[in-house]
Parts: sequence; C-alpha cells; structure tokens
Amino acid sequence: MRDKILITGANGQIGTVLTHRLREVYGTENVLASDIVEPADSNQPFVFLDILNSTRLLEIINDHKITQVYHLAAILSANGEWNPKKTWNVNLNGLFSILNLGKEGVIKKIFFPSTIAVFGNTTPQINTPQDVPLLPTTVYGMSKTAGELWCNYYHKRYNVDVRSVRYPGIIGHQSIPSGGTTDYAVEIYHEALKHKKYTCFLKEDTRLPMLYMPDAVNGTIKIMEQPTDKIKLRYGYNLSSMSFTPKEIAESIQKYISDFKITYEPDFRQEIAASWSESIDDGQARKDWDWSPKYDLNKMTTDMLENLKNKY
Ligand code: NAD
Ligand code: AKB
Repeated sequence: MRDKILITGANGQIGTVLTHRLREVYGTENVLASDIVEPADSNQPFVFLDILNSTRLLEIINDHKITQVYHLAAILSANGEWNPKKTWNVNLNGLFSILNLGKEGVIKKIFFPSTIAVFGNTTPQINTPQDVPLLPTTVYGMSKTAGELWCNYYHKRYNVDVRSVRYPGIIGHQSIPSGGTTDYAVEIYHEALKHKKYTCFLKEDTRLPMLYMPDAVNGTIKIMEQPTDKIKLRYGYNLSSMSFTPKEIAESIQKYISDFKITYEPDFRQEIAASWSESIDDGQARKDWDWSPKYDLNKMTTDMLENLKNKY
C-alpha cells in the first residue's frame, strides 16, 4: 500500500514548498495539506485543521488513511514572544497528539522540525556540536527543546518512528516567512529588487547558520526515506550548509545590484539571534544518512535573484 501523507502547517514558509515537492514525489492524491489558513491554490487537496483539535485530527487521519505526518504547524521565535502560553500550547500539545497516534499505531512515521532556537547562551556558538547544553532563551526554543525530548522518549519507550532535524534559518523564493528571527535573510532579496535598499532588524555582524530551501526540502524527504536503522538519533539532527552576517548577504547581493544599500535598526530580535549558534557541526547527519547540502551563500543569491526578478 502506498504511503499517504498529512502535512500540518502546510501553508507556511516551508510547508508551501515541501507540500509541492512531496506531491511531485508521491503523487498529489497521496499528499494532504492542512492548516488554519487557506492555501493559495484551492484546487489542491486541503483540509482545515487546527492542530489543537485532536478529535478532528483523528477523523482526518482515519478518513484519508494517513500513514505519515510531517508536523510543521508551530509559532516561531519572534511571534512566540508576544504570546508565550499560546506558543507553548500549539508547539507542544500539537506534537503530543501526533506522537500519541504514533504510539497507538494509527500512523507509521512522523517528521518533527526542530530548530537552532534550541541553542542558548550556554551552547558553544561556533561549530556547535550535536550534543550540547540546551538552555534556550525563547518560549519557541523551549517548546522545540521539549519537543525533541518527547520525540526521543516516544521512540525509546513506545518505538514510535519519529525523525527530526534542527533547521537553521530557511531561505527560499517561493514563500514568505513570518514571525521568525531569520526572516531578514528572505526579506532582504525582495527589498533589494523592489527598492534597492533594506533596513535590517539585526546588527551587521550577527552571524547565523542558514540553509537554502531546496537543500532543506531534499534533506527533509531524505531523512524520512531512510531505513529505520540508519536513524541513530530520535531528537533533532544538526543541519548546516552556510553561515553569514547581514553585511555578508548584502555584499553578495551587491555583486548583482551594485547600488543596493543596507542600514541597521536592531530590535528585540537581536537578542534572540545573539543567543543562537553562529555555525553548526552537522557531521552526525552527514555520517548517519548522508546529508549533503548543495548551496552556499553566492549560489543561493544567484538563484534567489534569478527567481525573484520577474516578480518585481
Ligand atoms: P510558518 O510560520 O511559515 O508556518 C507555520 C504554519 O503553521 C502556518 O501556516 C500557520 O498557519 C500554521 N499554524 C499555526 N498554528 C496552527 C495551529 N494551531 N494548527 C494548525 N496550523 C497552525 O513556519 P515555517 O517557517 O514554515 O516553519 C515550519 C516548521 O519548521 C515549524 O515547526 C518551525 O518551527 C520549523 N522551523 C522553521 C525554520 C525556518 O527558518 N522557516 C527554521 C527552523 C525550524
Ligand atoms: C525563527 O527565526 O524563528 C526560525 C527558526 C530558526 O527556527 N526561522
């Protein structure tokens, strides 16, 4: 029997692109998108699902004979600080419902996206190893750290097949991020093409790890397709491909748009960014399941500008 996939939070920045790719791989009829906001394309299979409604979740899973869930629904780092209680509730209780369906054998495989927001001020910031002290500073980071631990627990205790990666900031041209601290690295390309200037909410020398969308999507599908014995960690695998500062991404854009200007007006997101890693050691993902990203900063800038230029 073919796997049938449910994606939660499918209309967000990553879900929009991941859903499209999963449909190319598994067939449109085998990939059901869900969210609390409507999709841009109403002709594709979509159900409205608030992840906190566990009764509706079970109905959907049974009605559509779902075997795998990519559980993307969440509230991200910056937005999370405006409503900590809601963020904890959505990010953790949504995951519990999914993990419990794994425990009961209703679904066979789960993807849980974790994040570099699990790291905090006690984490070594350069080339951050896989296993480090985690003392996140945001409620988003707290919820994802707890989520990783629950994934690990459900695997060890109930043999739930859950797989997880710690995404760095994700950059793509197909969708718009919102509510995150790394959002600037997408906004900057749009503003460069529209207005030839951008005011960044982080300081010029704030170095963060980032990943281009095609690498993120390929890596996500790759970890889910591995034989189970290759997945040695059931909490988030570190992933990495590039690290840069706002100044460096601006310079990469200036190679194409020479009169592009960047200015800096750091806000509360500066403190969040400063608590995260600058660069990541993803050796374990490379070793266990052959993770190998293709894009660096310059290759990404070329591709972003090429894809966005017709839009403006
Ligand atoms: P996003 O905010 O763009 O999308 C999240 C989606 O979840 C939204 O469409 C939103 O409507 C939906 N959602 C929110 N509350 C919901 C609820 N109660 N029920 C159902 N859906 C709900 O986020 P994204 O950037 O696409 O991230 C997807 C996942 O990847 C998240 O779990 C996030 O933590 C993780 N992640 C993202 C990044 C990144 O840079 N984009 C980095 C690290 C981890
Ligand atoms: C955010 O900035 O909150 C996300 C993330 C790194 O998890 N992009």
